[in-house]
Amino acid sequence: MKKTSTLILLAIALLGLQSCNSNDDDQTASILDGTGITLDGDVDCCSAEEALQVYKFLKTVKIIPELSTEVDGKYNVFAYSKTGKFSVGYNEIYFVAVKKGTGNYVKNFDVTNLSPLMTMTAMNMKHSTPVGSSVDSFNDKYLAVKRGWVSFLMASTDKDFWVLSYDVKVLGHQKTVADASFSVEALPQGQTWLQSFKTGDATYFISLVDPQNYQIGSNSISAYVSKKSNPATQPYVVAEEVFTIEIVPTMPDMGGHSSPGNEALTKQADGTYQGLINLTMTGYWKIDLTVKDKEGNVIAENIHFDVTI
Ligand SMILES: [Cu+2]
Repeated sequence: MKKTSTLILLAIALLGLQSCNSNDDDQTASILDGTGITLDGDVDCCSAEEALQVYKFLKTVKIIPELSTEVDGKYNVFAYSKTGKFSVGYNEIYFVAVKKGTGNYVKNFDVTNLSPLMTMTAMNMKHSTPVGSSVDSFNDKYLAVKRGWVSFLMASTDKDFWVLSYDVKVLGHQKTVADASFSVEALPQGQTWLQSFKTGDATYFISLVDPQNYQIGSNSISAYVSKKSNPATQPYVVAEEVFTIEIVPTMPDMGGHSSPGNEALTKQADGTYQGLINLTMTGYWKIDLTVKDKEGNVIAENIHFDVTI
């Protein structure tokens, strides 16, 4: 009997090496008493195929060690961005939870209360910045990767610094990451991907999503509109109000010509604003914005994005 158990364990261990399996104590116990375990994957994770997709995805992003954490000595939670850095404007942030020891991914974990905070020492004030409404799986090929976004208002300087706090819960184990320091870089000249406007007492921020992906020709243009919080130290959530953002791209360095086929950004069911922008050649584009309210009244103009492709 002892020998049989050892063989079963050995077989499970070998399967674990090939797939996203785990042989930690809880699972070994459940194997031995015959209660539910699937041999083709870690019960807390995914199929071997899904684990491979996660692994491949993580090769396209870079870890941010200062925002990563450990939970109860059992799990590592790793934070990533596309470049391993953040810059002013819209940035996606990704999270993955892995079991320490096995390195297996955990599919069901939650990241909540993503709260960036800037301290501006010279002005003796603190403020937050626009943040996406939740951190969620976004691709059914790699459910174990969670994505959120933050749009940073300002770059870090020697006097102005950013910290991030968030809560994470992995298989019942809770951790609060408090005030983890990180830095935000300025965008190069010719790139302005964040704008603000006011109406009444409210201040709104428009965050352009991933303009670095624009190519010559017609591009879908995507943005979020967020509302400044009161107090300003709370994350700025996606605005409930509905606006229309008209766009006129021009090339100031080439006689100010525009392009045909641009379409205003309108609010979609998922909370994003979507439109079309036609960038007919490489170079610097100034994108003039006119914001209208639901009734069509102009509430902001003379603001623009800059995009250089
Ligand atoms: Cu600031």
